[in-house]
Amino acid sequence: MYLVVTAPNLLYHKEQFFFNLAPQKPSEPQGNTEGNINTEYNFTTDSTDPEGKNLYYWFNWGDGTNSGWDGPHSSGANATVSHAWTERGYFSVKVKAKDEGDVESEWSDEVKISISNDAPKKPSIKGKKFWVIPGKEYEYTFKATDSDNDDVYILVKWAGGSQYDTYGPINSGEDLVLKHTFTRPLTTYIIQAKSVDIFGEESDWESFFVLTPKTAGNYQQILERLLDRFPILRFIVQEIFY
Ligand SMILES: [Ca+2]
Ligand SMILES: [Ca+2]
Repeated sequence: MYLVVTAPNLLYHKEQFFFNLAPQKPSEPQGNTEGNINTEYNFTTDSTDPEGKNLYYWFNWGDGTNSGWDGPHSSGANATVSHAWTERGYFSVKVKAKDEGDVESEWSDEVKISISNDAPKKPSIKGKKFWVIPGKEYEYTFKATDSDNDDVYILVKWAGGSQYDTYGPINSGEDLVLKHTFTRPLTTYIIQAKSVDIFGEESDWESFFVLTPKTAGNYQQILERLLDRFPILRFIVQEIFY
């Protein structure tokens, strides 16, 4: 405890001696019990100081970090502080208070929050699918979104197998445009892509079929022109081939 002398003459002002009592143990922090990584969550507590002094609150987030002293807040008033966890796991949140005289309360009871991380969605793949002429370069656009808004890597297999190229990290929802040249005629290539967020959560593989013609002859160009002119035909062709 902390002794405060407010009177110059102790004999005449005895009644002005007082102890500064510690604030009450703060209420258990109220907030979410589960949440996602890198997302802010509010926690609310309150405490009362016997002398009605203003209060400051210090939250321990259970991940090695704390809020520092937040305040001042009126004695008895709610205090809300937010925090985002940057890793998955179970974390214990507790809070203590101090008054303006730096006298600290005991720690509140602990509450637990479970922080998880959702996997990103399978990447979308867009680009030319039919009559992809061998030896000619085409652009393919990949896009992966992560519900936690985490940055993502995109893994791309151009021709099946186990080999893949890794791109990123890039922003969730950002286009990744890659150029590629297929080489074999009369082949069904399967482009596969998966997204992995920066915390290692993975989507499934997305597949995209690419058909190369026998040669790069004129008839493909004619057919392409026909398909451009009659989009319904392209729709039918895609329905059949996909
Ligand atoms: Ca006090
Ligand atoms: Ca994520």
